[in-house]
Amino acid sequence: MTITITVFERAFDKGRGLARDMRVRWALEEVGEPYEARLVPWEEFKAEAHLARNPFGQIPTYEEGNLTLFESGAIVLHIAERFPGLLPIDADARARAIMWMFAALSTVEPPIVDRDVVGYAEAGKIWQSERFAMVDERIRKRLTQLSARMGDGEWLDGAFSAADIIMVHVLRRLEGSGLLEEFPTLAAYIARAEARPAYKRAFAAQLKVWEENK
Ligand code: GTB
Repeated sequence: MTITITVFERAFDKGRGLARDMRVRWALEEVGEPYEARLVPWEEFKAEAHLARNPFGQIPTYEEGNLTLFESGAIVLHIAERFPGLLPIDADARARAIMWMFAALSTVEPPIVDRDVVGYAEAGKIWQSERFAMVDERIRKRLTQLSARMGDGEWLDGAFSAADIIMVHVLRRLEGSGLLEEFPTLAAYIARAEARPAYKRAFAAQLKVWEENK
């Protein structure tokens, strides 16, 4: 059954693989499932056809037969449940992997997204540098805690899983901020993930879209 995902026709990040379709592409590459990418031009995000896929008018979405999903976390979880390779078989280990997916999305990602919001929505405001300092402290706290828990571990909890896809992608959004460099454990974790052939294929695929449509 053909899998179709939606992606930016022209991504804000200029092919750096930071938009959330990258998580879905990476998960599909890890499980070896082919997919098609439907490019959505900016002016069609809030058009009826796309709102039918996602009521919030965002990418990525995922279509597989009669199933349509939105929310990158839910999509990656679905892929991990539908195809083998991204979730442990053992029930407890599986529950922990899903826990880490939620942790990435609801505990680590929010302050990282806030940082971007401070960057564009509060640009030029007299309080912007103070807000950056505050949000950076919140991020540092999370990175310190995550780094301490990972210790010398290769992945979040034993074998590589869907949780690592989400967590690494969330952390990558800090590239260029200087914050990741303060946490060598996390920088090494990201580098390990980026060395995976599936990651490289996913990254190349989204970059190709940017190169062809910029
Ligand atoms: N919670 C949703 C999910 O996880 O799927 C959030 C989806 C979302 O925010 N999608 C963005 C979108 O469609 C694209 S990824 N925005 C249009 C809209 O809201 O109208 C956002 C993104 C873009 C660029 C970077 N970057 O450059 O770092 C990071 C994330």
